[in-house]
Amino acid sequence: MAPIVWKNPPVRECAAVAENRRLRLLSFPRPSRMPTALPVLYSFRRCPYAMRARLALVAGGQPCELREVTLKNKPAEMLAASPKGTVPVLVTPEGPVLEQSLDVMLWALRRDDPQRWLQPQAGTLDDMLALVAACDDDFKPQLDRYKYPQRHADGGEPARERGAQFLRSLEARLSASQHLAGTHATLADAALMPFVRQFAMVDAAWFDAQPWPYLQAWLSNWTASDLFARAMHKHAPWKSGEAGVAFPPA
Ligand SMILES: N[C@@H](CCC(=O)N[C@@H](CS)C(=O)NCC(=O)O)C(=O)O
Repeated sequence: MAPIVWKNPPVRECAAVAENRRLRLLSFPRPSRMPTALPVLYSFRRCPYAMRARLALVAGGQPCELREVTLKNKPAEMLAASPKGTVPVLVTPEGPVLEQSLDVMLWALRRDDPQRWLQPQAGTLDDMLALVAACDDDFKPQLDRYKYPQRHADGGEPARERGAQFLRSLEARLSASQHLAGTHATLADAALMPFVRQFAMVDAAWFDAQPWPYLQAWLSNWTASDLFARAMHKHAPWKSGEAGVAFPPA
């Protein structure tokens, strides 16, 4: 009797072939370092909020892809991730999009905090967050009014005086300890410094003439630091379809 020739292999054979392929795929040598997606940071060099975020990313040694943004021409990719349209924005590979500078700082430092920016020697993390809130909610509006007097009815020197009250409170802290929250630099210093710097730059001669030796020294130490230099590299604006810049720089 002629042997039976299967036109189509029986189902059992198909399953065996499939299993064989699966096993071969599993045992296929994989590269030892698979490329992993980096967080994407949309940033604007001169923005004080973006500056504080970059400082924490440098301090935490968190690699990311930096995309320099022009505020007048924000990339569609950034607006798709964060429609509110402010920088910094950090798009993490795990999914969450961080749209607040303080959240970017906390994210970076909770992953790694070799300089103990979240562990102040004096006070607690909550105390530092309260100081950051005072900076953002009370001092920053005065900074804007001082810097752009033409845009505000109560701008100019009255705003400078209201901002100076906050700076006097920082001077008092810094006369008691080298940094805002004790003996080492912390999130509080990095979060406030870009705003104090901007205030000082509105009229440098006036700032330098104030009786604030501790605050002036604190600010110059920060701006002369290697950490600040690494956070302030200049980059051309990112173009859609191109790779961003590796950040932090070496
Ligand atoms: N609360 C936000 C504020 C960020 C913010 O206002 N950034 C400014 C630049 S310094 C911005 O992106 N403004 C939008 C614009 O100018 O179009 C944060 O902490 O990240």
